Amino acid sequence: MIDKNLLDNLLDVYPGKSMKNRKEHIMIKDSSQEKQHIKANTRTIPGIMTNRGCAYAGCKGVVVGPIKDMIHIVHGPIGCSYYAWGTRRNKARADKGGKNFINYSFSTDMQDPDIVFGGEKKLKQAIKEAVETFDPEAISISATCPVGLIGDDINAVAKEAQKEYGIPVLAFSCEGYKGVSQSAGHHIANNKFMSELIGNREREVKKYSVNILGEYNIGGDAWEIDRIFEKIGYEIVSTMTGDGSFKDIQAAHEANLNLVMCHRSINYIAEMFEEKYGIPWLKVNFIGPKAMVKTLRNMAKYFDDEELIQRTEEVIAEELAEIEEPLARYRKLCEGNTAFLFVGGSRAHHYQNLFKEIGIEPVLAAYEFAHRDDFEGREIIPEIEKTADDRNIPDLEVSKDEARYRLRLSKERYERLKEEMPLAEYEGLIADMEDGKIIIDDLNHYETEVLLKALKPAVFGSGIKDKYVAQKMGVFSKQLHSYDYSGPYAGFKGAVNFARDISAGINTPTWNYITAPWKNEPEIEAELGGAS
Ligand code: CFM
Repeated sequence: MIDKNLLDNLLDVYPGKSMKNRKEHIMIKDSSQEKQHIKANTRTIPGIMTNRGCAYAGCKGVVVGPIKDMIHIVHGPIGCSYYAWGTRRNKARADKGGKNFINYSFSTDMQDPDIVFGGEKKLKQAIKEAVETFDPEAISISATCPVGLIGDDINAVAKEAQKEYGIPVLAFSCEGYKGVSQSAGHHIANNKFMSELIGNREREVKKYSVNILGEYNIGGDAWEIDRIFEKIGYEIVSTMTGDGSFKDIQAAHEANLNLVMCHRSINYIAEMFEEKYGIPWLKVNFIGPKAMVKTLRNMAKYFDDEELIQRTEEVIAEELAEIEEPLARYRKLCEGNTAFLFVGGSRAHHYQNLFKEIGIEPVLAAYEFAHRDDFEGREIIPEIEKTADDRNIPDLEVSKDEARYRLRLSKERYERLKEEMPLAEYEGLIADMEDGKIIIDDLNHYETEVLLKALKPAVFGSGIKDKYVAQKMGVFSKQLHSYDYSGPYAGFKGAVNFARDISAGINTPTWNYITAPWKNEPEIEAELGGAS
């Protein structure tokens, strides 16, 4: 049980206004209250060490960047490109006869004269070189802060280049300052995908065809999901965007169901798909065997075919049988421990079940940049007031595409299924947390340290910015963003990898040596003074 004074003491050090502010972003789950609310997606207090990223990180780094056969040009100073180069483990392999530029970093390397006289010329030159050297399927341009400040017209450059080279060139005005976190960049990327990318290519698809939205193939997660889906007999029309290909995404409007993994980064597209093309979306979770089984059963029920339902059950039985023994073995090594989860905008929720399945209790879940609906569920969306920051990103209005809209389910069946599964629905993190557990928005470095000391979890599910502080405090940190160098963690086989890594991390004797030996027992003894 959480000590009631803990949060008071935590907040006590803040000056009055900041204390009031932070208080609204921290809560303890209490199911005796009818509805609990939290503040989220607002500006971080200046001076506080936040873990958030910028809009450019969310657009180029998260949503657009993983498309492997495109060249992603960063228009800006080299630092923005360098720090985004290979730091997110969204893996990719070239499709047969296709291309893969994931390991490259392309930048216009803006210098002082470009800031003074404009950088459009340099951008044009970069596109020319990229086309001539690599012959990509398409090009993206991502704007960084100075580009917006000096007013380079990246859209005009993109249009001109598109005409000249005959390939799509998409310009993203995702300057870092466009929002309060990387979340703004997700939205910017989603809008452009819908207005300029999706729906541009026709293709025949099978009946059981899906798009996987908000799955970025971190550590190979999407490949484990592909393996299971293919075994059952699904066709994956496109994945957005892990190991994703430009051409596949162009034909995404043909699929018969959208699966939404990361609600935060891609819910905008999911809704627009439904409106424009009539594709329903289902909230799924591929993390942890229990969640995976539920997801597969919901998918089979959606398509309503006896053979598919049967095949799904066969695959589930086969996969569970294979992981039962190793999972039980690792569970024994993990049981009775606690976890502290701090990830971006969805994983602190998605990983809850998997931790529980190996006997570890999450005592705290925190997000960097989630919105209220990721905490409280989508029903809160109509109540969320728009701030000036939200208005930086125009809401894209889509309407029915008369030529391509197809009703996938009758209205009656849709309503019936909605009662049985999360169709166009997301309940949020709070619903799945147990009473007495802590939930925090925009957790900062100071709060992380205090809470780690107080809660003493066996494992801290972290990111790179916070990992080593915790480890120096003697707390095993597992990066839930990049999985350190491991993975996949999704699906059935991924759960075993995860259990193996967590049990090894918790049980290593390293943590006993966290205090340097010479701090306990001095190796050299000497005396001060002039004794002869
Ligand atoms: Fe979605 Fe992500 Fe996440 Fe995210 Fe991210 Fe990520 Fe993340 Mo790091 S898209 S919100 S912006 S699940 S990079 S793959 S791990 S913070 S919790």
